[in-house]
Amino acid sequence: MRIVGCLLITTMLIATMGLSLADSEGVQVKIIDVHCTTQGVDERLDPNSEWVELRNNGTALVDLTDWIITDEVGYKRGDWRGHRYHFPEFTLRPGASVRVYTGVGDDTSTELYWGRSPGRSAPIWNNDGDTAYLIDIDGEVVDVYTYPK
Ligand SMILES: [Ca+2]
Repeated sequence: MRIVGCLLITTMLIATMGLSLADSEGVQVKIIDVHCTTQGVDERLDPNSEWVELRNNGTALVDLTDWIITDEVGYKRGDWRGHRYHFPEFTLRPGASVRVYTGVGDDTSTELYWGRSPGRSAPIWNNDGDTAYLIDIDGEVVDVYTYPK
């Protein structure tokens, strides 16, 4: 009986380890929304009227430090005109979401700021359609979000 008990516990341990491995490999952070414009607001003058929102749908804390958010042009051309946002030291709790605003502001646990000053080239998210890419620290695209053209 002791051996059977041991085997059972070992099997349970392996099952548990397998589950946690699967979790860490799966993509749990998703782009859930891109707010490309606000009616009546000129995002060239108020870049914070644009934002992209991410959510951690997993059960583990995800370290987003040095991950990247970019748009279609930033994805194709690299860091073209600052179209790649690099996360500061930041972790996202399970079930939590964070908005990355295009403009300037003070980062919090729920709001991050790309840091683009008002001006003609401030906006990132095209009002007539665009694609957001979330890229991890290894350069792998972990999520893509397209809104209508
Ligand atoms: Ca826009």
